[in-house]
Amino acid sequence: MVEGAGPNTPPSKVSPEFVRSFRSQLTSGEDVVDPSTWAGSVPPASGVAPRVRVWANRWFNLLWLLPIGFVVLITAVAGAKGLRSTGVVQLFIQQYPGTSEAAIGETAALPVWAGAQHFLNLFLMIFIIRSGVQILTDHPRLYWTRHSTPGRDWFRIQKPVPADPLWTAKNDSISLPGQVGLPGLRHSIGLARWWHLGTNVLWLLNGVVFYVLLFATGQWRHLVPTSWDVFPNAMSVLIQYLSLDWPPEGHWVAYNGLQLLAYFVTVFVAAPAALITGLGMSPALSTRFRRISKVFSIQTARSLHFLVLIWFLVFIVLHVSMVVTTGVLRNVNHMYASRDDNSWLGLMIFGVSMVVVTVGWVAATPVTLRHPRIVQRAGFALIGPVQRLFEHLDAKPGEYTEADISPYFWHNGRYPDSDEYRALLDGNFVDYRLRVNGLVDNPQDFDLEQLRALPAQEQITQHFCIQGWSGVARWGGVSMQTIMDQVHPRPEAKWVVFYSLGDGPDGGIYYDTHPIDQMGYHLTMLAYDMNGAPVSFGHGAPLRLRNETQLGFKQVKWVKGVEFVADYAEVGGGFGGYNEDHEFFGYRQSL
Ligand SMILES: Nc1nc2c(c(=O)[nH]1)N[C@H]1C(S)=C(S)[C@@H](COP(=O)(O)O)O[C@H]1N2
Ligand SMILES: [Mo]
Repeated sequence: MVEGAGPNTPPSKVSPEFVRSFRSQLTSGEDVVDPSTWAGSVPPASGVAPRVRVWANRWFNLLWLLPIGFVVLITAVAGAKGLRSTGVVQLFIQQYPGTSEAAIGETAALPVWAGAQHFLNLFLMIFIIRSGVQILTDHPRLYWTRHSTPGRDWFRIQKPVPADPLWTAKNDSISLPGQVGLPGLRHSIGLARWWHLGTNVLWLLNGVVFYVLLFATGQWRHLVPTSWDVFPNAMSVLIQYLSLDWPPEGHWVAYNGLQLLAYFVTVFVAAPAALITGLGMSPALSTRFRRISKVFSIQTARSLHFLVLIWFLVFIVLHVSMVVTTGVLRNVNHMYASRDDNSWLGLMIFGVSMVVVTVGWVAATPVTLRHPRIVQRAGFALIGPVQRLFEHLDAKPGEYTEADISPYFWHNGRYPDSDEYRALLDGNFVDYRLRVNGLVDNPQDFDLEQLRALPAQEQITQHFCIQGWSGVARWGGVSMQTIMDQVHPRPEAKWVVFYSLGDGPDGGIYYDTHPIDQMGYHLTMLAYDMNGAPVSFGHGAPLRLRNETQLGFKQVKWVKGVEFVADYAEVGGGFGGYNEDHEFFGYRQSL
């Protein structure tokens, strides 16, 4: 044991300036993205064709669905033609021609607001989908349980996880072409999330206005089936389509049964499901409402969120094909020109709107790489208020048990490689000191024995990495409240900075800041134990932060100093943390 240190020695007093000196070890990030040095110069990495696990460890390549789907379609067409030659089916189609009796007599032309909202919806969805796929590629695997155990994924677009015990989630991420993903670069989730969450806010607002107008004007009758005959009618339409013998254009005055069901599900089931499954991935909400999230875990939410995307993609493809093949002029007139005829006006308006869409599509990635700080600020302006709201959810320990602990807990980030750290590790951390100061009345240094002598806190909680993986672990350590009771933060202290012994991927030490209110939360602690053993090298030895209302990147590992400050803007690049400075993340990440 080191001289002077020990459970009975009072923590030593240090100069309040000491931790401040760590600031000189920080680097500020760039304001433009250079793809060649991005995220610590990770080279582009391609994934594999989508695969679904069919048995314990058999994987089915989804590209096979192309030939299989083709064969199924041919068979279905033959089957439908066969059916239509039977008397029973002919009678059935006569009785249920496709459109409900109740809908006859409605005008097909839609009001101007519906056209405008349809355009906005389409425009926003381009960014939502591209950034959503980008987010998926940051952890290119899906699971049904809250654990993210390699080999237990049900879907992947990446090779199996290599055996390397220190393989990180960042190593596992893949790139996308810049015009497919938004912004395409490997591990660009910070920017992708601003696009995704920011445009989502606008998309949801558009949706709320749409719902209100729909019910205020009676237009809902276009989208909500009002009679059970929608089902036989949908069946009838399906047989008619598949038999390639469609009624003449304009025969179905109102939406046919199949169309009605598809629109209804898209507007009233898929859209709300996108929101609910999205919120199901929030660390703050899941930790606060553990009873719900025990069943509806982050991974279930993420998998369902992905299936909602698949629904939207299939819907878009079929919807556009049908619009084009069933009298395109008249169809686009209904939607965009509020008229029910075969003039060219609707198509012209649609054409102009497609120019806007194309410009938006092509510009999104280059603009994002050129002006990432604008994307970061605009995104935060849109979603920040919601993130702030969720930050007030202070959960108590308790809901998870030993049985919930994950068999595999991913590693992430850049491992410390300095001589300073190596020496501490080799010496079993006897020389380690946690330095706590800044705007406090009683700045202190603690060695590990002193920390272990303080009242201990234990909690079994779930970790949510921004990339999408999760894991449950039992953490043992000291609550930040206990530390604050020792050092007495001053009233001016509003933010708390955690400095790491390790560097971030672009050089300069890793750090992150947290609002001081969250330091007093039940589940905020500095952990020296994980699952009953001292925190390992990879997971942050000897000490790492836990703040369970926030995402994983805020949980600084290998903590060497804690500084209480008035404003995080004075630290590092001024955005509130290493990833915030270098990778354009947000400093509030309860979502
Ligand atoms: N010092 C430091 N702390 C860090 C990181 C890092 O790169 N450096 N990565 C963060 C990220 S992105 C995550 S998800 C968690 C991962 O913790 P784990 O490796 O124990 O799972 O640590 C966080 N803390
Ligand atoms: Mo992370």
